[in-house]
Amino acid sequence: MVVLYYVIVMGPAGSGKSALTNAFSDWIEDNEMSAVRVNFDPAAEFIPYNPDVDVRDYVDVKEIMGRYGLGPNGALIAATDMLVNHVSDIKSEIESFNSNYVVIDMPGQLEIVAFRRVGPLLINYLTEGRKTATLFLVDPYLALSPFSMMSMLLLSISSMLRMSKPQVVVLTKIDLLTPEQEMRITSMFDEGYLCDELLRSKDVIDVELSLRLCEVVKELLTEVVPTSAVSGKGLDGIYAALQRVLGYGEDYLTEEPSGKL
Ligand SMILES: Nc1nc2c(ncn2[C@@H]2O[C@H](COP(=O)(O)OP(=O)(O)O)[C@@H](O)[C@H]2O)c(=O)[nH]1
Ligand SMILES: [Mg+2]
Repeated sequence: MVVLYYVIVMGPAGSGKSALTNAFSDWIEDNEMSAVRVNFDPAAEFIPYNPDVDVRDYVDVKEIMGRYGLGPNGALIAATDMLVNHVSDIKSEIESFNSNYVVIDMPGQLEIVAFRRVGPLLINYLTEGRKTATLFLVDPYLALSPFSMMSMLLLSISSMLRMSKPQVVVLTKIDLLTPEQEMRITSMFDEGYLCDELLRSKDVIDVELSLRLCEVVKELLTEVVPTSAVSGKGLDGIYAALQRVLGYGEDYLTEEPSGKL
């Protein structure tokens, strides 16, 4: 039997979710496995790939705006709520592909998809009984200083708590960084460096609080995977990190359940 793995791609608007959904799905297919690309954003206007499953086939945000006199945000909330009525059909459509991986491209509005009750509810229903992890995407320009990196990591922890799934933090668009910038960001994850930088900064408001937050972040997030959807760099790193958090073995060549390898 083909075993399904669900990969939920989350992160703020513009962090590179759609590009990575496509690039990572391509990578999976290049490695002799199969992937289903799911657009889960009812309000997506442009998607840089052909979704295999698209929630826009089930709810129409423009129509909802007109019918209920709602603005774009209200309509997105209503559309997401309405997906509850279709989630069983969406699940059947996804599972009909019998694919090894399902990659779900989430909307960028975390307050709608993660922090309201319906987002985790939908994802839990879809992924019930399947191994599932989330990718939390961080735009490198929001991670260049220790304070902005810390805010992103806290946001990722907060979304991990809401989704209650193992999570991998992914740094996107590294092709746009100089080698020094990339080094600076990835080294923030080396033992204690992010915390040292935070405390050294003259802007630190509350040393005690910063120290305690650092402890939490250090314990929960031990790595960030640098990637580029453009060059393809680091996509194998996402795969390896998923293997670690989902606990399905050291080596996909021997452990991959597709039966193809
Ligand atoms: N250079 C570069 N640009 C990227 C990469 N990933 C995404 N982008 C660009 O960043 C913008 C936002 O990407 P998108 O995938 O739509 O983000 P989303 O809103 O999170 O789905 C688009 O203009 C993409 O072309 C990448 O790896 N490298
Ligand atoms: Mg997108």
